[in-house]
Amino acid sequence: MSNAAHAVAPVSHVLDIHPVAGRIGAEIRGVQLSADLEPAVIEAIQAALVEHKVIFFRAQHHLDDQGQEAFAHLLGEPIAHPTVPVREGTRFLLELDGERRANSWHTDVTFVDAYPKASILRSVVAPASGGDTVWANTATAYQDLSAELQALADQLWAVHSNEYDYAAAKPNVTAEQQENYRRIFTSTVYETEHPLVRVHPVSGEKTLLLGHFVKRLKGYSLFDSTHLFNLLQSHVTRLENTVRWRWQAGDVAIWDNRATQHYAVDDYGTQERVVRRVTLQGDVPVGVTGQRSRTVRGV
Ligand SMILES: O=C(O)CCC(=O)C(=O)O
Ligand SMILES: [Fe+2]
Repeated sequence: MSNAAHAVAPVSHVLDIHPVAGRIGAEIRGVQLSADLEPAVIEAIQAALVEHKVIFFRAQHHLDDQGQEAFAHLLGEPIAHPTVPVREGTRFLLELDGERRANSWHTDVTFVDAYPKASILRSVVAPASGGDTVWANTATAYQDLSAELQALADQLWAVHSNEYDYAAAKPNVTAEQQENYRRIFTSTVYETEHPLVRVHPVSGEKTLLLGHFVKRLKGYSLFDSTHLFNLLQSHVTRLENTVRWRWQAGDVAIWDNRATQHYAVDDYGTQERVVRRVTLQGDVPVGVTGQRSRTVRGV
């Protein structure tokens, strides 16, 4: 086959893709992630990401912080977290260790309007047992809803904020550490109004846009907001819509942050666990009627 013919080969011919769960997640084998990957491979990775929503690459031991950042540039425009300082010596990397456990369902950074389109997470130290991460497919969650609930969700808007519920007890973290982190995380308070149903800009799929940054549903009392939120959010986290990844050091997971939520399972006690993340700039969500999200505080 000539090079030209190879460049237009279908995705399945470029990558060795092995779906993990029935509705979300695929492992891609035989790829060494780096800044030197061919455009055809990058295109195939982008397509696999939209199709499978989270993709996994084992044994990327050659990647260091700079290598992870350099690879990220091929998939989009890396951006730093709006409030949490980057890891020393890097431009974009966010490190999460035992002190910061993301054991709450969320989509990354939805308190701003153009929140990340994707996140690239690398395992640096993995516990011998536990510390898995779970992702949920927010497009199949929408498809599962009855026609009546879809019609209701289509019309709803939610206010997302980084000033969310930090009060949950964290046995592994002192009250002082928790307060320090809260102070950094909310050093600027953001509030953004998003449609509850986001039309995916690439696939056109309708997705439920919820997660723990939701403060309330617009136009509803806190009481009704809570019930409606729980009703719809519980469809996102149904086990049928999820995939669970057992980490090994050197693994890389990339998720489509426009069509997923995730949850880092806090069951590894005092074992060491370190992951580092690069996020890629997203675009402003559009709802089913064409209305766009808007940041109302923090800009
Ligand atoms: O620790 C993890 O596995 C995921 C943490 C998280 O929420 C993130 O990296 O966005
Ligand atoms: Fe996250």
